[in-house]
Amino acid sequence: MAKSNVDVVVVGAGFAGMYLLHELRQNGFSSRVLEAGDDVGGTWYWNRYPGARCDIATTDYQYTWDPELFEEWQWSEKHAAQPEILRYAQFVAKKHDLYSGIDFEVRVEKAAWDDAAKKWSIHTSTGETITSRHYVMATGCLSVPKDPDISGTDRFTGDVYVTGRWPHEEVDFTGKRVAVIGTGSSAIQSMPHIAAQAKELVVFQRTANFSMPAQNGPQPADRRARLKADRIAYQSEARMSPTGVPMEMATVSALSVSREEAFSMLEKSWQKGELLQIGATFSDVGINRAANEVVCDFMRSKIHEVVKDPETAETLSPRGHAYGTKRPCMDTNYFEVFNMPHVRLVDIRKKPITSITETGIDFAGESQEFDAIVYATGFDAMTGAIVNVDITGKNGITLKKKWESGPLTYLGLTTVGFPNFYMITGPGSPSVLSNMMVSIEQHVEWIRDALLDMRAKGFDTIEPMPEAEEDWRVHCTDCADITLFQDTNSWYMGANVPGKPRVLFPYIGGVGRYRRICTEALQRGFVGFEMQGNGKHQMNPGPVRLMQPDVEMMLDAMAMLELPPIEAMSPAEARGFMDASATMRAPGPDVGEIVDGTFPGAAGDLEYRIYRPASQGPHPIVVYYHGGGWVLGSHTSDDPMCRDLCERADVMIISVNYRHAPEARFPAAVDDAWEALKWVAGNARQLGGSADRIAVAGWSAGGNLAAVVAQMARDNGGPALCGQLLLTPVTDGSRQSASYDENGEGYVLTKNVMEWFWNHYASTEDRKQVKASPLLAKSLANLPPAMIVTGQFDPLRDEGNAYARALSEAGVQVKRIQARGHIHTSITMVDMLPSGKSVRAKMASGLREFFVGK
Ligand code: NA7
Repeated sequence: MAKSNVDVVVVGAGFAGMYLLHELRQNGFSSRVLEAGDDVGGTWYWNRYPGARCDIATTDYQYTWDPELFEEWQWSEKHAAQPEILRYAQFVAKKHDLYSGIDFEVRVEKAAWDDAAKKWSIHTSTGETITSRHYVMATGCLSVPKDPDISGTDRFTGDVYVTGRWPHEEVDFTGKRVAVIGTGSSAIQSMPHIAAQAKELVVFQRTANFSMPAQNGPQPADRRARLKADRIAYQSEARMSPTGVPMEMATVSALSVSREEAFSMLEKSWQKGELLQIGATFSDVGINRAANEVVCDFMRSKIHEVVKDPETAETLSPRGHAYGTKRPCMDTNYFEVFNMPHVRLVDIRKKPITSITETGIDFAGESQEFDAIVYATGFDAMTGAIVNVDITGKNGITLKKKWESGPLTYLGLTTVGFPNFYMITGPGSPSVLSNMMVSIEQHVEWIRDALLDMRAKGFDTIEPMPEAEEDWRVHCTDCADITLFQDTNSWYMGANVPGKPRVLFPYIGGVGRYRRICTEALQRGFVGFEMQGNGKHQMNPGPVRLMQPDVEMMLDAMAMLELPPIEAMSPAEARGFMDASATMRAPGPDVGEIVDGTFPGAAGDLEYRIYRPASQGPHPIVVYYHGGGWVLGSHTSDDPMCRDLCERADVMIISVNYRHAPEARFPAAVDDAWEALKWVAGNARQLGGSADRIAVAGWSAGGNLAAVVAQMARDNGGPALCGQLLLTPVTDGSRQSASYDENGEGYVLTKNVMEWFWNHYASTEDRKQVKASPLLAKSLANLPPAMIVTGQFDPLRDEGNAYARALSEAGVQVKRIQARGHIHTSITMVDMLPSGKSVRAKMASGLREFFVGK
């Protein structure tokens, strides 16, 4: 007799529920697993349509938690078909006696949190009420078929099939007139089978899809060999990879090679017949529309090669959405179907379906009779299965209500107001943008570890904190913002279900990064969670380390290169290294004109570079001081960012050089910076700028100089400045703030590098001078308006913020931008790190504002 009071109730007996059951048992937690179907398998139980296959190779789509399975189970193909995957699930369930822990043909109808008892109360379709301390939805991301949303669907008297609810018995279309509605993965996989039998097949396509041949066959030899040689290493690579499948990461932009070369590289990827390979051919397919278009062109050329009728080929060619922003498909002879004489393609954007009738389908003035209609119209993805159950958390709030404007989760695993409630591969987790097996195992293990930790520490409840949930929402949005997903109507964006909120449901930051964040949350003592039990109450607001995904990717790539530390180099070597790195960066946007020249510095001529906008002048002038710790860099070393600011703000940027340490120590750079400002102000008109509209700007050490000369201008009665833009500035060399400890390692500008800079630039005594540490000024009153940008993971963050605070307290108008997830250098990396774009856009609008009304 199954217990009606258990530690954990799990809903769903797919791969997630099965593994969780195993782990709960292994660790002595009592559980009930409730499954609506009459067998295990989840997705692979329900999706039995002909041709259903996994798009991830079997080398990668299998459990890793039971190593014996690698010997006991041999996959017959590279991409396993549904019956084989279902057999695998059954095999594992039998081997581990999982069937005995699962209640089949039981649906959860209602679940409510009882805050007094600190338990869930779960009502099932059999009339039973089960109470449990914890409640886990392992219901899968694509398990609730969406309503086809076409008028008259219930009128049709012929056979009706839904791909996601395919009958268990074989369906024979021989001699039948069949309509298939939809051209997503399910349609693409099933179509060749249906076409082979049907007398007549009409395919109703709303959006053409990208698909590539699966090239099915034996397991890929290279993957198989790597797995055999070192299974653990292969699996770790999968777990830390962006998608959950080990794959070499591209470093080449699709725009950096000729079209011919790009197509030849894509052809190699194509030949591999792996779902994720095409998109991974170049580094910028997911983030740059022009780069993505190269892939789109290639994919479309392939359709035209196969489909004989050019008009049909064109109708089947996706236009208007970026590759990868709708789920790309894998097929076996899909496009070939359209060369068959009894197959017709109807583009319902041109010929809309008006109604399903008793005998067929009416569309655009035509009426066609069918014996069978197949709805391959997709799913209410990610949230459908979760909110379909009436789940009520604290204070009577239902999850459906809470998620009305979009799912809010912390880590895609938990949600505020619903204690002890967990989702496996829920919204806000990599889920459908990853190899599901890898993501499922990670979530199951996280939940297991959380339960074990709670038990060890005597906590009864766990609930995410609202701040953590908000941080996660913002981070997910940050990640989504740099991709092309949001421009496409896809089920990833909830766009396939009328009324569903439009957000990117899965987390796009990558499987490896996500795992690191989740692990960090647990290892640092449940960061972002509130825990209670045994009279104890713990709140750990965190936050977890949430970097911009492109910044983190860059750091990972740099870590792999094992670059020598700057502080171990001589200044000459460091300069050579920086110059060499600069040759590899993206050039930045075109500007109207670039002019190089010299100006009289404090001890001789120095160079400048003018970036002039294309628009009609005279323009406001921004005197710009480059970064480089007063040791490195030049008037051209921040070239891409100067171009970017010039173009965005429509101002003239004059980047001036100054003498560098150790050859010319403090205050040489300040003296030159000051001379530069005076010279520009005195020659503004000749330079083509506006003499009464001058501001200063600088990055890092250059930000320090900009702040210092702004004070000098105030103290010397001019030049009059309209503003100061300080990007991650050095403001106080007399002490190290907390951000040095937090961010002193691993974020390019390290504590050691900063110390190396200071040691070359100024003595300990000199660092206390106002011209080295502008924060130490007696008064900051009457300075020009400031915009101060600090990076969250910058050792200089706190001193930048301290300067902003001090200015503000002194009555100076200050705008502060705290660049979330950024490091000291990332905001300047124009065209390389898309996440910096929005920060630079704000900087540019800050610059414009300096001059408004002037
Ligand atoms: P998908 O990928 O959501 O595909 C559904 C298809 O049905 C897609 O082509 C839709 O066009 C089309 N559709 C949906 N509603 C309609 C209506 N009302 N009229 C016409 N056409 C419609 O679901 P699948 O089952 O194929 O694949 C799901 C996932 O399973 C897949 O991505 C893999 O992860 C495995 P639309 O694109 O919305 O214009």
